[in-house]
Amino acid sequence: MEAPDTGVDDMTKLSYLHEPAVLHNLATRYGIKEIYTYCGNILIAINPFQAISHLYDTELMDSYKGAQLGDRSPHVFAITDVAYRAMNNEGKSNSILVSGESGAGKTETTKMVMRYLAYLGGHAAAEARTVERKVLESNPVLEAFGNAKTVRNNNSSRFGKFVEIQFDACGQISGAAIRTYLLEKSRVCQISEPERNYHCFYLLCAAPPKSCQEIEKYKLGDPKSFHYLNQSSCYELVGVDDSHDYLATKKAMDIVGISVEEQDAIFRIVAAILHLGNIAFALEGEDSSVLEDDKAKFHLQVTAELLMCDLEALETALCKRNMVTPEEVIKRSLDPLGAAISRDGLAKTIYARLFDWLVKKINVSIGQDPDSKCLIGVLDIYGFESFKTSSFEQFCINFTNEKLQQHFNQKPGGIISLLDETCMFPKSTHETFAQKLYQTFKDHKRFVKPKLARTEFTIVHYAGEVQYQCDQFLDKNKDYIVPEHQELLSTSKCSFIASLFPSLNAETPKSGKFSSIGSRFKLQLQQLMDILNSTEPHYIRCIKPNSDLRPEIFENVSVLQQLRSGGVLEAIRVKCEGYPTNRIFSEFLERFSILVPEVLKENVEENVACKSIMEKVGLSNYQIGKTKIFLRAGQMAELDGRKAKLLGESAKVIQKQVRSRI
Ligand code: AD9
Ligand code: MG
Repeated sequence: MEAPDTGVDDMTKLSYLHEPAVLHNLATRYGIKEIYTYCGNILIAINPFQAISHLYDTELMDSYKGAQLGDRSPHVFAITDVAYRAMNNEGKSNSILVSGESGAGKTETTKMVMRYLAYLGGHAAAEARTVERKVLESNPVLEAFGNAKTVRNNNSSRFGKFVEIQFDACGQISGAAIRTYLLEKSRVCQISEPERNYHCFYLLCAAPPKSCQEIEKYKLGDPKSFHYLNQSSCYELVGVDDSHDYLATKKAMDIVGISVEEQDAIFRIVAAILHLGNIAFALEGEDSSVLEDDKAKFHLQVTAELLMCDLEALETALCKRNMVTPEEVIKRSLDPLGAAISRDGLAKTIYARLFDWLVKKINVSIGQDPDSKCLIGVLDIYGFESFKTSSFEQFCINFTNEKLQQHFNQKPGGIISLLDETCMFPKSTHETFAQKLYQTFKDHKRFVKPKLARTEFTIVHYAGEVQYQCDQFLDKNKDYIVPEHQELLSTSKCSFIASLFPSLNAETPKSGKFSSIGSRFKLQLQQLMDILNSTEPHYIRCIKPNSDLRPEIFENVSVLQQLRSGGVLEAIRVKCEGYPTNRIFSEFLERFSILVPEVLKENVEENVACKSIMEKVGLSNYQIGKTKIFLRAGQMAELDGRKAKLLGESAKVIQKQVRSRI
């Protein structure tokens, strides 16, 4: 009886290195819960969408420590171990780059890499263990504030993250730095079915009844009553207990060194943003706005209390703008739409600054090791995405992925510069921006103007085409704080809030002046690439086996597309250019001597017999080693094809004989 097909743990061991074989191998392994497979030194990780027992146990970590790649079954621990050993042995920094589309498992994989590094470089003495504990606990804190449910992933990272773990001369963790990239701000005010806002809002609304104080303090309760949450009817996530996660987040905050007072201020801000979102405006007179009703007044009051700022000043900052004329400053009223935009702008700015504060605080608390010579960088970015409406955020996210795929050279590079130019020109609109794009890139093979489009453009990305809507590109590119908002919050009686809005001095850019988010992001990415280029990279390619986020479903077409775009098949092709397949002589002869039966009759050495077979079939360019024959890509397939044909023919002959006898 034949043994069940369990696939091979390294794709380069496949007899056939073509797409169907690669796919079949991965599907076979996925079916028996082997989610990891090597492709040479790249690790492919297929999201199981279920917990696999013992896959990340400490005993397993023990078994990977110091093991050679390939000695044990493929695993994220194995790749991490290689990086760690390389760093120790060669004194060179290494990095682990985790890529894949949204929901493919990058963040979960990254956490396992970090856990294993903490295990390898952890300290024996309990009091010294704080560094690695802080590094690990930074994850739940940042996820609570920077992750949200999207169409593609219930825990989608809405920011990019590069964690640099520093080691001392003994290979122990001595510090860490976390860099984050462009948090998606628009989500704070705008969500659509079936997505959610950032987790922290729901966590706080679900603060367990035991802490009634919280409900009293923040005046929250049902998330359905908040405009920033009820734009989508999704409030709960399957398998997630928000009230439990609220306590878990606070605990993690304790560990990373965020004080109780700071936590109070943080959650006060989170609550304030929800109340702020409920301040609705109505038209007064021709083009002024007033608070819509008593409900709006109530929320204005709570917001002012929570932000510890002046109630009237808050209302004015939302509904009016200062107009500076050469003679005087006039207060101009905003219409209800303008006031709502002003309100949302304030909410986004506060949230973004809170997030940046968290990152800074965690970095200070973990501490940097100035003497560290080596580091291991772990990169977890937001995955490639394309939505019904893809805007500036998707553009930046996909731009990052392109850059990482190193395919970027072939792309229109000037879109961000063009956007900046447009932003600086006062009369620009998204239509003029679109027109400029069409003109500039009309001959670019990866830029497409969709038929009849006025404000849309399509980019042919490495992972597929994405159509972008220009309408909000200009606004979203402007890193702008309304001077009235700045003024309001810098005078908050809460020192934490005031510190998020430091008074401007001559060195910081003047508030109200345009500074480009796109350009800053581009620069940050360039810096990231520079760091990565100075390290020895290791690649983990995450694959999302189905778009329903369900276990045990393996959709061939989508997996193949991810393998193609992620460069896995390309890597295989490169391997193929060498001698991807090899066989021990006896195995080879057993399999193919049927093609040239006389070789067995001749009393020759095994290697000579192998050569005769290859010559007879007309294949050249192979290599004969000491014990093995090394084949070029496709040669094994050719041999198998001949064999099948031969067997088919002899089967026909037999059938004929049988028939003629009847
Ligand atoms: V995004 O680009 O941030 O939207 P990621 O980060 O690629 O995306 P993530 O790691 O968040 O995806 O994985 C998505 C979900 O898949 C997780 O919330 C888990 O439910 C599930 N997952 C991923 N990897 C594993 C795993 N190794 N074991 C079990 C997993 N479940
Ligand atoms: Mg993620």
